[in-house]
Amino acid sequence: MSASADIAVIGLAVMGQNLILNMNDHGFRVIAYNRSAEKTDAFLDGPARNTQITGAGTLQELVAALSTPRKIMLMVKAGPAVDTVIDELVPLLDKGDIIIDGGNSNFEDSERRASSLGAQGLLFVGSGVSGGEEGARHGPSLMPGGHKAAWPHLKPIFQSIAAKTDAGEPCCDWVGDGGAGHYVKMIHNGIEYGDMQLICEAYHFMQSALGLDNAAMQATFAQWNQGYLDSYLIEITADILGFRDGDTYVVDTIMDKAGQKGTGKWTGINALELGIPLTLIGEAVFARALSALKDERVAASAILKGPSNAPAELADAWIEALGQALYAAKIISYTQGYMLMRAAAEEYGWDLQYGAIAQMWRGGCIIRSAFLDDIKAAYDKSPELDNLLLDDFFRDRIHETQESWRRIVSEAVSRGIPVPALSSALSFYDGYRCARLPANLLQAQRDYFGAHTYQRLGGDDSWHHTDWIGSGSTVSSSSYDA
Ligand code: NBP
Repeated sequence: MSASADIAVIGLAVMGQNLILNMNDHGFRVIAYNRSAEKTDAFLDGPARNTQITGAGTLQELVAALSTPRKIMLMVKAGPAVDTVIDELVPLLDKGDIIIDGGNSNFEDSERRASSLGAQGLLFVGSGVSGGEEGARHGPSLMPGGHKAAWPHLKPIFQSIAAKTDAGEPCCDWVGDGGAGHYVKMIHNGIEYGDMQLICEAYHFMQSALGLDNAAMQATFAQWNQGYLDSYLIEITADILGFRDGDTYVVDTIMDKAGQKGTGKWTGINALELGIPLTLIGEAVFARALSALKDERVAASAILKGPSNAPAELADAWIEALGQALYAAKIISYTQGYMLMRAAAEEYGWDLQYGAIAQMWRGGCIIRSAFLDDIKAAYDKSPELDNLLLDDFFRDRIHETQESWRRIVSEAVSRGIPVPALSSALSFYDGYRCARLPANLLQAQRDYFGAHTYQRLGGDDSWHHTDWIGSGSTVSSSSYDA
């Protein structure tokens, strides 16, 4: 076999197969490999028949078939399998060869892999891939990061196969060093959790407060998708609500227990570690956890009472307010996600391009929406923007929608409808715009019981301790942690 293949893909499950077919469509010569050889054969005899895709039975064969520097993309299950494959590949490669991990890996694993492969003269790229099977086949959002020297070699392939914005721009650009690509993919997934939870809360409100049936809700989501809420998730929600098996709406037959694979949880953990109030995504993860307690909820529903007088259903006129509440909370979700990315860039030393990230998410991925154009515009206008809420456009939108948002949250609270994402977003907004929070009392409490000290308003940055109980002690805690 001559060394003429442009790129190899290892892992022929749904994502690997579809990415290979996409690369082939764009004229790249791809060599495919899978641990279980029968899957390689089935792929070559099936979807890859009559293409220029070739297969390798061993990693040695695969390496020998690649032009240099070799580009090898792993699409295997995230976790230890990635290390196993890397360990098998390393002895076969030469300095300057490129290993790309396109799985949903934790960014800390990608940091570690970039560093250990870099020490061996190999280039590592951890790339977020979003869009599922359909995206992989026809244009995913790609978020590559790692050793930048690899980018000129990958760019033609990645930007060809990626989704394109309406303006024809690829939804793929270099993100940053080390684990930055997988970090941005993690934030994408966290935002996806938030967007989905907000839509589910709107669905719940429509059912419980407005008394809408599936057909009316389908029509509402379809109409929302024509306006400022235009997005993939709103679009599929309309499709789902209208989907029937005979006379039965399938959505009504599905158990109300949400699953999760962990990327939302990782986002929340990282926000806690970096001290960023990522409340909406956090609530979205917890809402899934609460939903999973199905048996407990069913038992509790027979015991625990809500508001006593069930109010009458609201009129359809509330739908517009609900759409505005959804939009306002979505602004908060992205604001918080961008706050976290900014903190991460500082913590991990990445030069993240926030407008380019919005463009990468504009097409191909699950959170794609018209809204991302406005985020890109905000960061193009002001790359150093501290907070999305301070951009003129988003400030004005929040000002226009907040009254509806408050009405919906109050109404949901008074009716006993859970809206954790809508309401925590509103509390964040009110907290963020509050020049004086009650944390003065909190600091006093900490100093009272633990001598943790506090700073004074209008003073310098020095720390003070008060002898609250007259013990005469002036000793303060040495383990202060702000
Ligand atoms: P899976 O995540 O189901 O992984 C299956 C592949 O991993 C098979 O090719 C399997 O080989 C291979 N593999 C395993 Br498992 N352990 C291995 C090992 N020790 N050595 C070599 N190969 C091993 O596939 P997927 O759903 O296509 O996803 C691939 C990656 O893309 C994952 O990280 C996933 O999180 C990510 N992702 C998935 C989606 C999606 O919508 N599915 C979207 C975005 C990203 P075998 O055939 O021999 O068992």
